Amino acid sequence: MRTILSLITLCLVQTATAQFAPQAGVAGTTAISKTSGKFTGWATGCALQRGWTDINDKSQGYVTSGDSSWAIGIADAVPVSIGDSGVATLTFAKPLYDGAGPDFAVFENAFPNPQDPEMAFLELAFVEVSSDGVNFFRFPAICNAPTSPQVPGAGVYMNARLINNLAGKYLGGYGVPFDLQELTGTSGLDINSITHVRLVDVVGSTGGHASYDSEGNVINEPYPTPFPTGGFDLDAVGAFYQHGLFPMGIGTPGVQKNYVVYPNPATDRLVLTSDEPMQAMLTDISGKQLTTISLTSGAAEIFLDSYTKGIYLVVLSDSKGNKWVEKITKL
Ligand SMILES: [Ca+2]
Ligand SMILES: [Ca+2]
Ligand SMILES: [Ca+2]
Repeated sequence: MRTILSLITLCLVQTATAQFAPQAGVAGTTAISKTSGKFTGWATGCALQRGWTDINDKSQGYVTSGDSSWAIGIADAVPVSIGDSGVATLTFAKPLYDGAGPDFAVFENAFPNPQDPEMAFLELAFVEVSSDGVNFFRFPAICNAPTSPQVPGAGVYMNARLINNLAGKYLGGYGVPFDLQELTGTSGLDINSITHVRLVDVVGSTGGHASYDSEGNVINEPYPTPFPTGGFDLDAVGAFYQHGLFPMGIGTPGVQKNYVVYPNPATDRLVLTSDEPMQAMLTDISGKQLTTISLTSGAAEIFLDSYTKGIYLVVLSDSKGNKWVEKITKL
């Protein structure tokens, strides 16, 4: 009897304390900055099945904010809204594989509670992957938030510690990481040749059309959100491991990179983005200057069409005198 009681107690304690990584900016978070030097590339295609403005009142039609191209490329704080039960399927220049640690990250536009760094306004989505574009497999999602009363659609903040393996748990500019290793042994899935990443909107309703986590619990999340921007807002999906693509970067030691250069290798152009004003100079391998551009906010491009195949350097410098060199292969 005592053993049974102990077991019950243990289960209760575990249930009550099951916690996951906290919000971006809080010690222990797993949030990935969009300027992380680990990215090898970003989604290059997005097929969008719009979801409903309010799935329980279909007379309102589908959400309308943004279009599928807004989910392509680096996280730029410009998201496409996928709506209640909407689905976005992303493709990549090269397949993803299971490397050390997380393998890709999904960016949404969640915003913080100014009074509490642990809390944020969150809209969530399930994440699925496929290695054939036909059969998709979902990461085991957990949401330990109370299942009632219904979280209303506005003015409500959630604690990221209650959430695991759901896109959208981190603030805008910070990706939620996913590790393909968690899907090891899944029949019909090659975790070392992932061609598609899919986001499926969590409706958030605790009534009709509820969405459930992997343990069968209703995910109680802001609902309804009957706006053109309703549901999960997909900004970007970035990959850490892709066959034939390499993160590159030799920075000023101890100074964090605030920019992204991709893709590498590149064919016709390089895309550069930075959080601060920078100069970017393209040189050949001998250091001969070919072109220079200024980066402000947003993305800039260097076109490579007129250059021969080979190795090039992009030398980036900021106003404080810090310098970084990116080695780029032109195919
Ligand atoms: Ca991995
Ligand atoms: Ca929702
Ligand atoms: Ca975007």
